[in-house]
Order: sequence, then structure tokens, then C-alpha cells
Amino acid sequence: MSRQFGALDSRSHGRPRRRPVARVAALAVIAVLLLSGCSGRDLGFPTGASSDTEPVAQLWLGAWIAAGVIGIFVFALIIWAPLRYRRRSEDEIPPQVRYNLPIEVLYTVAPIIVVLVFFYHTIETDEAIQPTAEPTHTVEVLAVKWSWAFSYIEEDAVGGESVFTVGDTANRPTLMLPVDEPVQIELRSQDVIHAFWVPAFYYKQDVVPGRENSFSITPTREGTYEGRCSELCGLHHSRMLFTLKIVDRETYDAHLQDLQEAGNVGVAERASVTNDIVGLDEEAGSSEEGGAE
Ligand SMILES: [Cu+2]
Repeated sequence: MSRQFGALDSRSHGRPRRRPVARVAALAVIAVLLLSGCSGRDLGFPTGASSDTEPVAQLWLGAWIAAGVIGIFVFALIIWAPLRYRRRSEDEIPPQVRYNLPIEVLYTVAPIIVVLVFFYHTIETDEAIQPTAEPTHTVEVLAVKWSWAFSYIEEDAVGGESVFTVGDTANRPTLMLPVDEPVQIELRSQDVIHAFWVPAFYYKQDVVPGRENSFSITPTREGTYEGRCSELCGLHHSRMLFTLKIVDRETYDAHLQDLQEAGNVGVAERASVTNDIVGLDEEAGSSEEGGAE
């Protein structure tokens, strides 16, 4: 078998031997140099707003570099092979080969190595973003078709009581978190599988009915961010939006105080849902309690 492959190699028609591998390697090096000048933000990431974003951005960037190098190599081979081994004259057919063990071993082993390297770096990143600090705040997130309720479980808060806020499809709720303080996010679903996603955290987690998922995170940049459901959960999934505000501690405490004064005391165990979509459903004039089931 290797003899047949050797026959391919030795066939040169008297031309100087070209070095396509060297060219592909050069292209790959250029790609790496270009990409390594990038940050996660150049690749479409929003500015990170938590302490966990850097490892994720690095993983994303590394994956793009690896995919770019492999892509260039594979495309170069696809173009090079038929040009190199094409039929060059009417009378001579290029060597016909059926098996080549080294090549078959290579294209079986190489993808396994690629997958293992990706897997290793994914696990490594996952370890890096595991919580290190004991959370000082706990927020219970209740996902409902099609909005969110946020309950601030705060024994130490002003007034010492948990408070909540509930949104609906027309009024996106606001989740407020204090900057530089680790917070535990506990995820509950009232009905179907949703997913809690803040793009600026570079992180999301499924919200599964009957299952208590949670993660902790430390917001690091004050500002207003988008939040959304990233699991196609039903008709008005696209309206399942919320606003995340990362604020200083005083503003956070004042917000909790406001919720308390508004009578939103306790934990939202079950939220009523509405089918009304402003601008979409003209005949829906009123919100129906639990009407979406
Ligand atoms: Cu959803």
C-alpha cells in the first residue's frame, strides 16, 4: 500500500518538487498571528460584565484560532490534491490507488486529537469559572411563560425581608445586582424549560421545571445590560426579556427598599402569566391570570 502511495509521490514529470505543506503552514502561521491580535470583543462578544468572562473569551478565541488553522489546512488540501494528481495527458492515467493505511490512520487520529484538545480546554475553562467566593446575595429567578420574576432572598437587607419583582411580556422586569459582590442565582421554572442568559456574562444556564439549577457570579462593571431567555420555550419566547442593572450597593439597597414599600414582600413562588403582546396581538385587551396555560 505504501508502495502505491510512494508511486504517487515520486511522480513529478520532471518538474521541481513544490512544497505545498510549507505554504499551508505559512498561511496557518499568518492566521494565528492575525487572530491572536484579537480579543473576545473583536469576535462579536459584548464587553464582559463579570469576573468569569475572561476565561470564556480566551476559550472562544482559542477555538477560533484552532478552527481557522484546521480550516485553512483542509481547504488547501482539497484544492491541492486534484491539481497535483490531475490527469495531465491523453494517454497517461494517474496512478489509481484504493487504500492507504497511513493516510486513513491520520484522518482517524487527527480529529480525535482535535476533539480531545477542545475538550481539555473546555473543562479547564469550566474549572476556572467555578465560584470561589461565598455569595453575599441570593436571587431566586422564576421563569414563566413568558417573563421572569426575581426574588431577592435577603435576611440582611434593609427591613430583613425578601422582596420580589415580576415582569410580563409588555413590561420587562429589572434584575438589580450590586457590583463586586458575589451573588448566587437560583433558577426555577414554573412551566417549561427556559434558559437564563445575560450575554455580557458570557454565560447561560437552563431553567428546568422540577430541578434546582444555580450558579454564582460576581458582577464587575456597573451598567445596564440585556438579559433574555435562550431556550425556545413557546409562542412568545422572543418577548422573554429582562434588564440587568449592575449598581453600587446604596442603589441596590434603595431598590430593595422600594420593592418592600411597594408591598412586594416575600418570594415569588408562582407568577401569573399573560398572553398579551403589545403590538402583536391587537385583540388581547386585558391580562388574564394564568391564561397562558
Ligand atoms: Cu423562555
